Amino acid sequence: MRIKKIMIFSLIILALTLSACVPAGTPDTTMPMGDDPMMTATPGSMMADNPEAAHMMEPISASNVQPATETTGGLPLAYREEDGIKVFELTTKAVQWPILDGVTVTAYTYNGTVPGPMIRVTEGDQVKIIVKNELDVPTTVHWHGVEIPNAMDGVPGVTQDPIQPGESFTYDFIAKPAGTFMYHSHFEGDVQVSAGLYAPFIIDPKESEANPPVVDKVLMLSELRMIDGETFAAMPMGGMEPNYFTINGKSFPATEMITVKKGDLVRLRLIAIGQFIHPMHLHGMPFKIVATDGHPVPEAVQLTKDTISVAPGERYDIEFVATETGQWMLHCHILHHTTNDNVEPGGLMLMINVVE
Ligand SMILES: [Cu+2]
Repeated sequence: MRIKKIMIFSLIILALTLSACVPAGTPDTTMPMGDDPMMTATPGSMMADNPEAAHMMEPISASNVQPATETTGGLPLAYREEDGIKVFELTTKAVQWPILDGVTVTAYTYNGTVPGPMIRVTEGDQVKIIVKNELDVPTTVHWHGVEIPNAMDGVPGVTQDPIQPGESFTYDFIAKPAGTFMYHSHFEGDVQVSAGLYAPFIIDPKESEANPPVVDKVLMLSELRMIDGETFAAMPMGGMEPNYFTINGKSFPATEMITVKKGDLVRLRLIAIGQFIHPMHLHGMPFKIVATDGHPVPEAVQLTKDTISVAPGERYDIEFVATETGQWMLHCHILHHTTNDNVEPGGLMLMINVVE
């Protein structure tokens, strides 16, 4: 037994020694946390020592921040039809976005809301999306999960030049496949996505569904850091833990209450767009996972669960029948994520209100 322990200990020492011997020029992904300047530096010294990190540590700001004129994000975006093409218009702009009574963040938005407006089309539709950049900084749009031509992928320096302030870019592609997708900034995404440049992109199937839900809601999960009235992009690194958590741009109790009738089939499309994982738990009514990352799960292998971890970039469509009346809570089970600046209750929580 003792020999076995010594052998395991020796193996650990050997592994640690080998991991320290990374050749010059190789990105070091094995550095122990204690030696990582990103993990040990104070935010101030990090900015001084590491200009690359500086943009992450600066508050979200813009010279032309406007008060929000809308209060709800993620609503369907109207389009016009030109020669059978659905044409949508998006404008990026900075607004003061209320996430909660008395708490307003500086947000980068599509069309002035967080999330931006929902683009909802049918599989096979040709779409054109004209993006005008009214931010002070360049941006691009990535169509997360949608199967598009490479030139439309929105990766700056790879598939397109960044859209400079004051400029426009038109994305043009066939919407496919059917499912739950999203669009978001791909320029300094660590800042711009946290700041609010994200929105749902839903592609409905061509053939109508055999058993469509009565209620169909998209819930986008994200986080922010707010200190002394300034907004920061939340990041899982020293000093940048989020203290506000949002569903569709709002923190509980400002999150939407979803009212359904007893017996309704309810579909919730969970989308994690922040930088943290969120195990979302529904009280009272177990659900089935009917699609993952937009793709349907065959009925025979659909899991029944009451908690589903949604990692950054993932989507899960869950469905349940509202069997019991009352207010049923849906919330993240990392319980720090159900606080507003460390005060419970708040954050990633909403109520499913089942009525007769
Ligand atoms: Cu969470």
